[in-house]
Amino acid sequence: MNTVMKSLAATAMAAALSGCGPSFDPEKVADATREQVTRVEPLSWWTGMKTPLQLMVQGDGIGGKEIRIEGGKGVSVRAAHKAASPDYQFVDVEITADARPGTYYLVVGQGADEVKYPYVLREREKGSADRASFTTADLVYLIMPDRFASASGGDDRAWAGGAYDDGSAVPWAVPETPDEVDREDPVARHGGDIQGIIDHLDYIADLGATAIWSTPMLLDNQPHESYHGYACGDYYHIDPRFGDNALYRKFVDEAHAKGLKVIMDIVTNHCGTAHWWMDNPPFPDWYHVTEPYMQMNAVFSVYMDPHASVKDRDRQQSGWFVPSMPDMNLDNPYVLRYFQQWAVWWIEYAGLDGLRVDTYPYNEPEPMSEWCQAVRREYPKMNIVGECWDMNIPQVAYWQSGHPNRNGFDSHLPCIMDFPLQQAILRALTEDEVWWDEGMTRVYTVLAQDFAYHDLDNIMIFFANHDHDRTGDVLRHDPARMRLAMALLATLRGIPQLYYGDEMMFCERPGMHHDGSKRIDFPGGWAGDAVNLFTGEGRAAAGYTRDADYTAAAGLHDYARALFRWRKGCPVIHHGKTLHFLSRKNVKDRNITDNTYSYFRYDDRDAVFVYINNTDEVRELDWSHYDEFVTGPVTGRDVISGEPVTLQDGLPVDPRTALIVEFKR
Ligand SMILES: [Ca+2]
Ligand SMILES: [Ca+2]
Repeated sequence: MNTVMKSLAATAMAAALSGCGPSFDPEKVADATREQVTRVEPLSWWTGMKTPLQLMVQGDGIGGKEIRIEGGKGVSVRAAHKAASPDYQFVDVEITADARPGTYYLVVGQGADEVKYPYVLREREKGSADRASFTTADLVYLIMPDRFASASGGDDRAWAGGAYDDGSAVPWAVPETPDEVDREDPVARHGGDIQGIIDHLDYIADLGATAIWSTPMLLDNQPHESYHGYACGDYYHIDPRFGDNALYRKFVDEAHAKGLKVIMDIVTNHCGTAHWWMDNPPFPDWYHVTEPYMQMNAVFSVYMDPHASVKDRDRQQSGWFVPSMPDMNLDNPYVLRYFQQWAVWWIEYAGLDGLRVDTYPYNEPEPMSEWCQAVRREYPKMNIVGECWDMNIPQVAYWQSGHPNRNGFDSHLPCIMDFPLQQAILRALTEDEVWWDEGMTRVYTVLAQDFAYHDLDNIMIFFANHDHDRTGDVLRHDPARMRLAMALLATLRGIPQLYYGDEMMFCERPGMHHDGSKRIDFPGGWAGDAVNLFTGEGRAAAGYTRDADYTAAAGLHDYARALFRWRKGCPVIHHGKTLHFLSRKNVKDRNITDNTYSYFRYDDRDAVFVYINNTDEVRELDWSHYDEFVTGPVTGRDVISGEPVTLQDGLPVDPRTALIVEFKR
């Protein structure tokens, strides 16, 4: 372990422990102790938890030493396990009901070699286990922190943190991390940080969002393309270029104060080749060692396919995602335990409201099911959404907990992402000449297969995330088509998720073509940016802009804002049923496909009527077509304009426009 990593551990320990409960000053840990105990994870724990605590203790030759715990009644070593490497020990800690919060000591070794490593148990916050999570009432706003806003002006070496709570400077304020800032390079770091997010929480809340999903912020120490954070280098420390653990916790607190939940992005399938444990893992099968290199096959059917070969399944769950991301072996019980209590630690430490699990079907399914159960044993209401990126609806449905799978498998994953709907929306909105099953009928067809899902309230819907082409580019830089996408997102069943900047039709940065150039810097997030699209004045001045650096349609923002703010206060959209109608039109003696789509969201008292006109002509409403649901003209309220509108035969709906009207039944 190099000196930077050592001080990193000590600093984060300080960050983790300062601010509430017993305090711990890492400077007071004797050098002799740090020589022998280089790492203890989890960094701290709490009284009153259900999750059994198993400490990973690391140090040169520590596997051969005796470890006990001093400091008070009720906290002791129940069992200690040697690893394959002599430099680890896994210590099961008994914490009885009468154990008090406070500082305890891991006493390592004996006689003259004995050292004491402080370990803090905090008192658990009241109601912690019972915390609510994200639901259909939320709008989840997805951001990439490196590309959202930079409080340090893009200088990773002058980030806003760098001090303990008592004001003393941290020793590693200049991180020894190799990937540096170059905003002209689409895959370099661009310098966004946690303070930048905190500074713009008002913008996110004002848009009508009620939750933030940020791509990972843990240390990603890869030499190249580390900005996305998906190649973790240390599961217990926020990347110093984003801030530190204490600042992350502050971000969650400030988000809560503004009515925003926080969903953490969890990556159990893989770490990065620059992870600290790669040189000396506790066990040889800590991650999947595949010689020669074995790439995963990205075929998820291997888990439910009655004809699947063991070879194909093994390649899917054990192959590496990419050569820079070693594939974790969740079949090793110590790895599984590590990730279970790690997730619990972050929820409890930072006050999280939900989890999103990356590359879900690349994990071994059975251990991952145990992982979900472990998290929800501690937090029964905790929602977890898994990235099961598949266009086959029966396969997506397979991954949702409660689905009656023939092989008896239950993922215990509550929420899945609706990739089939995502694809259908974008294809529908780009098709102008449509055949029977094309255009808006694609969306109808996806919804028609809702019979396959166990729980329609736990489906995350979206039209883009950070892995997709920018929707503005897909929809031909047409704000009208973007508005239709927004209208669908705000009114279809499920939990909507919006990708940052889509509310202004951000597009791929011109002249570049790479994942990184789609993840553009939010204009105004960096000091010195020519425009600031976070502010109303900045947006008004920008109007519709195709600049060298970005494309934005400011007017779209106000539409999205009106829509999502209305949705927030409209319970029937959160819990209502759906009744939808095919897009067909009689022309002379033929019944042909029309590129429209209409549906009601309703309960016993309230209804919302949605009519998507995805054509370039005015459409007149055939209100009597819906007489199985409602007869005669109905006066309701247009949710965008706020004006009264009477739904009746002949009501014109403009080209490429969504009519959304709420009314009482
Ligand atoms: Ca895997
Ligand atoms: Ca395995």
